[in-house]
Amino acid sequence: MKKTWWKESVVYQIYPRSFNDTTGSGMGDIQGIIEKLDYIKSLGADAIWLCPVYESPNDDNGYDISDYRKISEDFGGQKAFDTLLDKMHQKGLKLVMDLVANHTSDEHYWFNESRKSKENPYRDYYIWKDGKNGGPPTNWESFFNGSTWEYDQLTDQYYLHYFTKKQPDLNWENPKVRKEIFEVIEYWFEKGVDGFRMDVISLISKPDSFQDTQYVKFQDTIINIYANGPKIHQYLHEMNQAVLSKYDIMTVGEGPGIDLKNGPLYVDEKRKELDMVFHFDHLFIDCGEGGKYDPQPYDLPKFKKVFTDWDNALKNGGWGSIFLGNHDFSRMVSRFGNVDEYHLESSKLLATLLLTLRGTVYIYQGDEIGMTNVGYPSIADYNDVETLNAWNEAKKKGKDMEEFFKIVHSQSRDNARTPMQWNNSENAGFTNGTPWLQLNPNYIDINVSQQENDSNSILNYYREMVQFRKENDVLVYGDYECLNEDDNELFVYRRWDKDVEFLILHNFSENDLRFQKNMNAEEYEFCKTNVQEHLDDSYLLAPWQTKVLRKKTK
Ligand code: TEU
Repeated sequence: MKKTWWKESVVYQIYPRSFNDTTGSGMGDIQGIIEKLDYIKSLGADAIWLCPVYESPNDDNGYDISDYRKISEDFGGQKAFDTLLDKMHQKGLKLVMDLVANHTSDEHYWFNESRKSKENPYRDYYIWKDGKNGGPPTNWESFFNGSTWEYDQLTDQYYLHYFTKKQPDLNWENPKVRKEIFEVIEYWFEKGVDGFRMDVISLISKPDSFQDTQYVKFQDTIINIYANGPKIHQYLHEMNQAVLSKYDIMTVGEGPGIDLKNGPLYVDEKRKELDMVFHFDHLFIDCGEGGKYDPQPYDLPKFKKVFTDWDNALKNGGWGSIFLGNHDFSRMVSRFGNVDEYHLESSKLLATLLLTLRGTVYIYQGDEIGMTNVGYPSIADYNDVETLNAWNEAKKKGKDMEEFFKIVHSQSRDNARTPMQWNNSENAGFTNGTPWLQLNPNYIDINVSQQENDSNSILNYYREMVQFRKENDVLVYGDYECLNEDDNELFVYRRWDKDVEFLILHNFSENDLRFQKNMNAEEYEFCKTNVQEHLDDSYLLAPWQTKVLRKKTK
């Protein structure tokens, strides 16, 4: 397996508006990131993935870009960005930007032109269709509820938008659009940017014909109609040849509808498309028929299977992304850990999981201190467009809104977007102004400053485990095998190469449990744990205990 810097990297994801505000605007800014670079470096991170900081009307917090070459003044503008990039490179940190190329803002110049007339040279930059029987061209539903089609009176046609109506989809079929986007990518690489996370890249190739969906489950419509369109691989290969292959950069394509069947095609080195993808098999694990806002119970075997299947799928030519949350999902410890009784232990267990699997590791801001879901008292406290649209839709459908509010508490994207908790002073040291989104009141107890001073903290554990991964590249590149697929409470796996083998055991339960497998415990030496219990008995685990054991193979 070819070794590269990005395979070995630990990437720290920043959601800039919630990270650190230096102006009192209530919104994080680039200067705020600059001030925290030493902190990020202290985690052992090698790179930062920065969510969009371009000019945007912020209908979807920057995922609606109105100028791809302009850094928003709200974040400090181009000058601040140049300083950030310089300082990061001085400190040996790489910068991965977000590329949102499936759609633009409706306030982008291209769309303003496109709307004007059917003859406008930019008309075909977007997807315009005639209506059908007095309604939209198809019955498609957008990701954020409502039709994917918006009627525009000016030319009596509809335009396509998979997300909000302020996010019109680009027409990748048009070679001019592809060229424009490739030039944008090149522009940032020439500035020295080290890579791109590509937003919903799985959606850029639209179906050959626009037909009504017959699927009942939204997920089925995504997989069969919206995602992995007929030309997706052609476009990505073209992008690779036109620009990506000319730079020493990393790419990670994000997207709904990426699954075990099609995922490997995006990242197979021989095909020359992307380096990695983010799939959501583990993060959509609890989605019922109605999608994210219809959560259903799931079990540990299913969770383990996602990691095992993906490792298998990518081991012969490809590379994985290891992550347990981002700005679109609730907090990882609230979902997969136990915040009530074992916040410390389960946060550390999940950190160990992240840092001992094969793939590039992504840590979402705040997870390194165990930030949790927020649960605001009123729907009026929520900001996220997905949450609010889902709420309005539920109301329209006559759902029990008290019950639905509980779902909002567990599923809202705002859970991951509450401001970073730096210390226990007012607004957690995030801002001197009024925060754009209310803080999680638990910042009094869960914050960076408190954890800096506690050798037993989640934060210091992350540092230790990142270091440990770096000292043992078998944890990056070594083979993986799950040893207990069916067990409902333990997740046990091996990682090995020709020199060394690790056995990693996680107890996802509130009980003392022993791993029952006929293995010779004496051969393994103890390396790491999150709880100082049962150290004399390798296979016995306390509640939410994690253990890393090592065996010399030569
Ligand atoms: O998210 C893509 C995506 O698949 C989301 O619709 C996801 O399913 C949802 O957020 C889960 O709740 C990306 C960005 O990460 C997201 O922030 C943007 O809103 C979206 O694209 C549109 O650009």
